[in-house]
Amino acid sequence: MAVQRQVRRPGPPGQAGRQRDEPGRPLRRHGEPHRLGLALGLAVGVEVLLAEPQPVGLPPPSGKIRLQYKNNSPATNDQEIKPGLQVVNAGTSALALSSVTLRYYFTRDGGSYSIWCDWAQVGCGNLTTRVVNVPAVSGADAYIEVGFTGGSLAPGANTGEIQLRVSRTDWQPVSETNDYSRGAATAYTDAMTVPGYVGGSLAWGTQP
Ligand SMILES: [Ca+2]
Repeated sequence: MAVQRQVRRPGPPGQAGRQRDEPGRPLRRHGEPHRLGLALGLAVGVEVLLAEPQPVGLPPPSGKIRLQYKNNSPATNDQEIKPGLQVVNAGTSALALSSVTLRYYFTRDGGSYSIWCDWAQVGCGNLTTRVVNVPAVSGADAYIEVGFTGGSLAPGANTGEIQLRVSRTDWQPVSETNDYSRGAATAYTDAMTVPGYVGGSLAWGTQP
């Protein structure tokens, strides 16, 4: 298995202010302390360039979580995919975030990709991010995976915004019109095309 650690690259020209976790630099948006009481360790985002087996069959959503999505870059042919995501605990008991992963499916169109967390209410350093290549299906031959290093969500609570940014490593425009998880919502909306998993099992949405 060829696992390639992500090299944190500077943004494209004019985007130098979007790096995260730089000492002395304020967070990209209001960096209010998260309200979730999360006690989380550091994590490093990695880009994984390998095919990963998909779960067999589609178990019905468990009702434990809901995934909400917002498109932070509606242009369909610029240099960035910018999903905003948040997780809601839709169950009746506390949810361990370390058991939760999210997937944003897209087509690579022949490119390789890097991912950044621009801002997250829980703290970008408390997230794991990677790009996973998968066998091509309609609308996807890769997904962005987001996970959490720890913390818990009370019933009905949500993680707050997770603002991601994805670009091709060659900085060519990204074609988004053929991407399964892309939507037009400009406010957070439940998104069935952004699957969520609890303990590795599909708990929200539909895979492509
Ligand atoms: Ca695409």
